[in-house]
Amino acid sequence: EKAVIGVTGLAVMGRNLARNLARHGHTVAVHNRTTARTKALVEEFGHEGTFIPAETAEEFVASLERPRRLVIMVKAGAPTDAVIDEFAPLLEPGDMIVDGGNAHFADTRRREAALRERGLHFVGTGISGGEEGALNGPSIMPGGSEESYQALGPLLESIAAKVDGTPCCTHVGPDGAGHFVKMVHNGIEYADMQLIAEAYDLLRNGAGMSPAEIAEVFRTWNAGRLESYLIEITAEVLAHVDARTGKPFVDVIADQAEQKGTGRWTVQTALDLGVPVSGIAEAVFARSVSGHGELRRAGRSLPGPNRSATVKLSPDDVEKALYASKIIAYAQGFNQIQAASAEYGWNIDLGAMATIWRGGCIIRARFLDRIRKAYDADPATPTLLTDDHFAQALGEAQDAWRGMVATATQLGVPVPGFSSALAYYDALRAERLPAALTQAQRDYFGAHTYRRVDVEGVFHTRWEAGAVEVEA
Ligand code: NBP
Repeated sequence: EKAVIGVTGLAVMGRNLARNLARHGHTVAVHNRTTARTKALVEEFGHEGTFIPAETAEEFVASLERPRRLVIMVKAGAPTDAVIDEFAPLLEPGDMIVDGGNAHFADTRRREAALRERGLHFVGTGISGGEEGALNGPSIMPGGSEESYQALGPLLESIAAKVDGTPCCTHVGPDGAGHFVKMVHNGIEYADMQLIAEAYDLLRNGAGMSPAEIAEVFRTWNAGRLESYLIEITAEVLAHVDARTGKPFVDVIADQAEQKGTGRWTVQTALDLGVPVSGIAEAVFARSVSGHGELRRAGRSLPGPNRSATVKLSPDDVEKALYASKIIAYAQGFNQIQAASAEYGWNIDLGAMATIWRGGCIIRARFLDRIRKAYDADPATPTLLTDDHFAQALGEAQDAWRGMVATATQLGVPVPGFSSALAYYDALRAERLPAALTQAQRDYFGAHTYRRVDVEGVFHTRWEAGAVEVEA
């Protein structure tokens, strides 16, 4: 008997993905550089399905039915290239290599092009949901050729999370599209987490509520339009009491948030594409500030506002500010996908991305149905903000949102996510932006020219010659 699919790289992710495949009745070939992992998998979980363990690369490849489907789940970067170099010479035209690691989409584009020359399909695939998702149903974002999806789609869809019977897996687009979308998913996740943290900070240090009380507030929110995995786990974390000290758990955790890099990639790529993703950028920077011990120790002596008492601050208003800011962050992230899709000719269905994020992944939420509906209504909309539902929600939230940013500012509670989201909203609303002045300055010192609102053409003012305007 041959395996329909093989997984090489059997650390937590690969092992769980292989088990998920086996549990769904697929015969899975399994392989790992260190053979002990392969043995351990079969010993511990062999009863869950049909595994074909392989010690060598040759054995592994020989155990796969053709066209071969080979999933790589190793550490992203150089290890992925090493594994591709090991297996590609053993494969034949039409075979597929699926990279399920967190690769940078530019690496995926490079690998796809190189393997296409050899007649192989390279399918960079975003897999979200961590180890739990890999085992019980992740959100899967495959790139690569349409042809490869014909052969892989049914398998991947069978192991993906399902919401209302719809699998959280679809063909995202060619070459690096899958890894790109996974990257932006993570960027949005950063923004969402930062906004939740700011809401907590306001309730804690603005309204003076205890973590246990705030946990209750989050539970209530989770029954409404904010319902999501992240809100749910936030309530659980805040309600947790540390076993060692009896203090709220959140108070004994060092206040330094780490990052593995996908948030940073999202922002770097957005800068290259020229897409304003201020919400994601602020979230990445907020983690960065939190980790700068020396900077923070130096800053601790700076004077703050006179904060003698907490203010009246209603959880309902915080909820509105959170929801409005969340809409902005997601709208920005989707614009980044839209821009990359145009740049690379990926033809990504934005509504479908919202659909496959409804389950399995970290940002899974009821909210994503709204985004899908908005793109169903207008697939080419330049921004989600003008969708009927979102525009109305923003309009209803804005007084509370403005009040919350103002209150936070007065109290000295940093809310970079809330305030940058509001600034973006107001910038899009503005009839005139002060960018006119910026452009005039550029023309003054660098002869960068400008356009006028009243006459066609490109102009320059010769400031040194009595401010005479000339056509450039
Ligand atoms: P790791 O990222 O920790 O990678 C460990 C695996 O890579 C082991 O199987 C190891 O083999 C193999 N490997 C390395 Br390291 N160098 C190798 C080489 N030169 N040749 C062959 N194999 C090599 O595993 P993970 O946490 O399971 O993650 C796997 C992928 O999934 C990563 O790209 C990760 O970014 C991505 N991902 C992880 C999560 C998560 O929640 N952990 C979520 C989503 C995506 P060995 O056993 O012989 O050392």
